[in-house]
Amino acid sequence: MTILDDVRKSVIEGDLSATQDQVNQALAEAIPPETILKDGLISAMSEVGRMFENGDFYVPEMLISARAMKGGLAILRPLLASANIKAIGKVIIGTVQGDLHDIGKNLVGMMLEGAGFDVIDLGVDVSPEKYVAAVLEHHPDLVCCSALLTTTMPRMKDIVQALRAASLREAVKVMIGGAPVTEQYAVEAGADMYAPDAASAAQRARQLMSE
Ligand code: B1M
Repeated sequence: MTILDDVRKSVIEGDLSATQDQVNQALAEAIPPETILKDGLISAMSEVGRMFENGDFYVPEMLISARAMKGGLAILRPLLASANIKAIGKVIIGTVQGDLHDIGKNLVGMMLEGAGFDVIDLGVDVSPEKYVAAVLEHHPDLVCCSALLTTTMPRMKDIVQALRAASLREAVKVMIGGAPVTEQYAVEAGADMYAPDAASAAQRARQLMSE
């Protein structure tokens, strides 16, 4: 078993301190940070996503794996930044205005990070105006909106409309999700994509970047 196998195993098992020790050990073995990221952390989170989809993992296991992945990423991030390693894409994510639920949104953000995206988290209760300002500031490839309440879901349509009004709609893709959200609502709201869970959100975002 190589040290990268160990990293993958620790992330899947959600062992934060082992992940961090093994990432440090991989660096000590002169494995490039981008290889540790791609073949260790990202590969493990893809497997976690598969296990979630197959029903072998539930939300708590996924959160624990994501926490271990984040711990490993924290060690690599400064090294990746100094080596100018490019993320596969940039995402802004938030929970829509009036909505304070952030557990699912955080999970989606972590899976996107695990898939190699640069993720800017706008937090909760994010107005359409804040989304527009963030797009102007950060120039993301993808805008992600989460809603957990049937009463706040319509804010997603408002965000798409605000992007259109600011002539930014063509510059970004929009992905929406959350418990009350459906594929049909995504069409109605004018979003580009709907994802039912965090694993498929990461998978669809990666697919989008390769198109
Ligand atoms: Co609230 N709450 N809550 N709540 N809460 C729900 C959502 C509710 C279904 C409970 C119920 O009545 N059975 C109900 C909504 C009913 C409805 O509108 N249909 C509800 C309500 C009514 C409320 C309040 C109005 C209660 C009150 O005050 N009277 C209030 C509203 C506050 C507000 O937001 N303004 C409220 C408050 C809260 C707490 C603050 C106490 C807490 C939130 C804590 C937090 O998030 N930091 C809370 C919680 C915890 C829940 C439940 C129990 C759990 C939600 C959760 O975190 N699920 C929830 C009931 C339930 O779901 N069983 C409930 C786990 C999480 C991992 O799943 O968020 O669905 P989820 O995310 C999934 C997918 O949806 C998807 O991926 C995630 C992971 O796979 N996904 C995306 C999410 N975002 C995505 C974005 C994507 C793609 C996929 O692309 C961008």
